[in-house]
Amino acid sequence: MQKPSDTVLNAGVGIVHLGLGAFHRAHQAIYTEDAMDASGGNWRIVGVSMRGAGVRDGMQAQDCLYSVTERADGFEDARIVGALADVLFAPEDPAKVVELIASPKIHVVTLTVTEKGYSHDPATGALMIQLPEIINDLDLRNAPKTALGYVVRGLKARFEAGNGPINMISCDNLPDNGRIFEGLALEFCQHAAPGIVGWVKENVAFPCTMVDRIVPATTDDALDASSTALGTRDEMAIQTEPFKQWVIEDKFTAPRPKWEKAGAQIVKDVAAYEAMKLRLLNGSHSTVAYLGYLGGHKTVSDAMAVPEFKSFVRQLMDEEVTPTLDIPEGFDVTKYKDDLLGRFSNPTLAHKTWQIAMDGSQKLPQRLLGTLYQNMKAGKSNAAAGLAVAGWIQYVGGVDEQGDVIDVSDPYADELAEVHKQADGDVGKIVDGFLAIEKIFGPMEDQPKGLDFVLIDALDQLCRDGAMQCIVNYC
Ligand code: CS2
Repeated sequence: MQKPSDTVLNAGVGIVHLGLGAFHRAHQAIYTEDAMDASGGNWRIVGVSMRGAGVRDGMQAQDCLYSVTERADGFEDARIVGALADVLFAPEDPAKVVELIASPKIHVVTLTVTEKGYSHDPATGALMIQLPEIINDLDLRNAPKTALGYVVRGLKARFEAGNGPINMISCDNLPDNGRIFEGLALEFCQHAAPGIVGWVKENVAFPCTMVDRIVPATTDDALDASSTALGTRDEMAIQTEPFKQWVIEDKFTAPRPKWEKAGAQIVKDVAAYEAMKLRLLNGSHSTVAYLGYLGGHKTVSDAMAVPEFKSFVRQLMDEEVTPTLDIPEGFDVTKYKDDLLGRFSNPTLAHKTWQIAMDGSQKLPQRLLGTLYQNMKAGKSNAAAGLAVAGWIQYVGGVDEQGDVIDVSDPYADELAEVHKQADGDVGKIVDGFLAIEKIFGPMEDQPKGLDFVLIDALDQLCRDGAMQCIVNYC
């Protein structure tokens, strides 16, 4: 089993990571550890938990070491990761996080704060200045609550200390994540610290990235399995698939680890990779999450074990998503899709449909609505994406096909439930109510003609036949 080398354990710190979930620990932390092994450098990471003290407590109790086990049918490979040097819980000592971002030894800040962590309007990317936590954070005398609040305070302190340029790297599943993050940071600065706008533009790089690895939330069963295999209890164990990919825009203003030595791709333009991943992988994932959950499937691999479900997802990819994409040159998209279906079918991961269904309001635009709008505007096939979006509308209504309550986790959950309540079962009213939510569906005038009919038709079918029958009918 691979264990952290002395090169890694003796290295100094060079990166701050905001949003220390399982994904970072199974993805960027591993690339960074492998890059240090390949070419040295002081690139250990200080991880910052934004929302709970659990990860900090768990990690500190085991010297920030943890195992990552890659699992697939008939395959298992574990390693211990030592890339994290320390873990902080931000609300406990916000000043320490700000101080670190400003520190001359830190050259890179990475973020996995989820889509909603950017406090932006999902349809337009603009800063939501009316959010209470943003109102709080824009007054720099207050302790920050949002990622942007920490970042801008850190940048201001860095500017004031004269500590030079820094790379700010968003690793969340947003289209043009670097551009969106940069726009939001600058907009925030304009309101709260206009004096540093020029410095940020000159000195802070916001490269775009495409990140990929399926890392389900750890369950007790997974912890037990990893601990048995390791021969020691690991409360922070992570299980993931063997696959991983990281494509990073070659746009830096400060030193960085040689991630390319660990298999990352440093490219001129990430946009084509991002769109492909968001629409093919994440778009299909959300489709499986909503229609699968409604159809009674608790995990992605359970849903994929139904031949018609798998074939439905393949048709969505082939007939609706692929024609909207610019495929990167020399890239084998057919193999990519074959591999995706294989990855989704991995029975060892138990990736819950409920987990992927979370925060749909923040995910839908880049995952499914782009595909649906583009095809509708071009008069092309759109029924599969339409059914997926209708599946989300049904799901956030909060009642499944058996009449049981769904635990809907979404920042707009109340607003979405209210639309259902007001419509009182009238499918036309439900769809009209949803299409009026501009922060998800965009302004009415930009929506494709006939969108209401497509969604009403799909939602009607879902209510009448149920998700699984709709899928069978489709195939
Ligand atoms: C998933 C992603 O939870 C979700 O929304 O679609 O976390 C997905 O597993 C990753 O993006 C894969 O790279």
